[in-house]
Amino acid sequence: MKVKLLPALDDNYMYLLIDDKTSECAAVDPVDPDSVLAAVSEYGVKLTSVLTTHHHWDHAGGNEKLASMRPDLVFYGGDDRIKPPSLRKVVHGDRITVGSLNIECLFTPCHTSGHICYYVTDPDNDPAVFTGDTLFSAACGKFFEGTKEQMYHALVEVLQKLPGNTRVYCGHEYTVTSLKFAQLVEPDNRDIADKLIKCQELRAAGQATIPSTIDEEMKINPFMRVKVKAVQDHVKKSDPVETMGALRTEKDNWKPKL
Ligand code: GBP
Ligand code: ZN
Repeated sequence: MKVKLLPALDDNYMYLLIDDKTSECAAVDPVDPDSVLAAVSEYGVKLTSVLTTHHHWDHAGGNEKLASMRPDLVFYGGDDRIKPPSLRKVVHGDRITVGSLNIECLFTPCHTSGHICYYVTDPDNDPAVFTGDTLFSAACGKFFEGTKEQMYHALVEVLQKLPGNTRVYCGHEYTVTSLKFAQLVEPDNRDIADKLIKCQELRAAGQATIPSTIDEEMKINPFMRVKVKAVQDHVKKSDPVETMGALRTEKDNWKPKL
C-alpha cells in the first residue's frame, strides 16, 4: 500500500490510500474534492471508495460535491449525519476491501458519537490506521459528544491493541502544539523533547509530521499514557480514566505560548 497526504483547509489532512497491486484507491475525508481528483489523475490511480471518519464539515463537508462529480464512488461512514444519502453505514468490525487491501472499521465514539477509525492491512507493508479526530500525534480530539470513559476505550482498549508498527494517519497537523502540552505534562520525558525538535524542523521545512506509529504514540502522547505514573501524578489522579478526563480538561483550557 501507499498513502499520499493531501493537506486541506488550514491544518486538515485528506489521504489517498492506494493499493499498489491493482492501482485501486480510497480517499479519506476528502473535504476538497477538486484537490483529491487532481491527485488521483496525477498518480494515475483508480478511485473507487471514500472513507469518512466523522461528520464534522472539515472532514465530511466535501462528500456531497464529490458524490455528484463521481456517482460511481462508494461512501462509507459511521454516522447518519454523513452525506451522501447513499452512505454505506459501517459499525465496529465491518470489513471493506480496496483492491487487495483489507480495511477494518473501528468504532471510536467520543469526539463525535459516530466516529470511525479505519485500520488497513496488507501482507507486504506495515499496517496503517486513519484516526480522524480521535487520536492525533501527541494528543486526542476534544470530547464534543462523548466521555472520558469512551476516549479511554478508544485509545487504550482499541487503538493501543493494534500492532506497534501501525502507521498513524490523523486528521490534523497539530503535532508541534500537542507536543508542547505533552512536555508540560511530562517535563522529564526525553522522547517528547526529541520529537518536538524533530517536528519543529519538519514544519519549518514545510513538511508534515505525519505519520507516527502506535509505538511512538505510546512514548510521547499523554492521552495514550494515562496508565503511566508520571502522567497520573501531573493531574493528581491515580486512575487511568480519571487521568484521561483531567488531561482533556487541562488541555481545553491551555494555550501554547507564542
Ligand atoms: C487551536 O486552539 O489553536 N487549532 C485550534 C484547536 C478538532 S477540529 C482547534 C480544535 O478545537 N480542534 C479540534 C480538536 O479536537 N482539537 C484537539 C485539541 O485541541 O487538543 N472541528 O473543526 C474540530 O473538530 C469542528 C467542526 C468542531 C465542527 C465542531 C464542529 Br460542530
Ligand atoms: Zn472533528
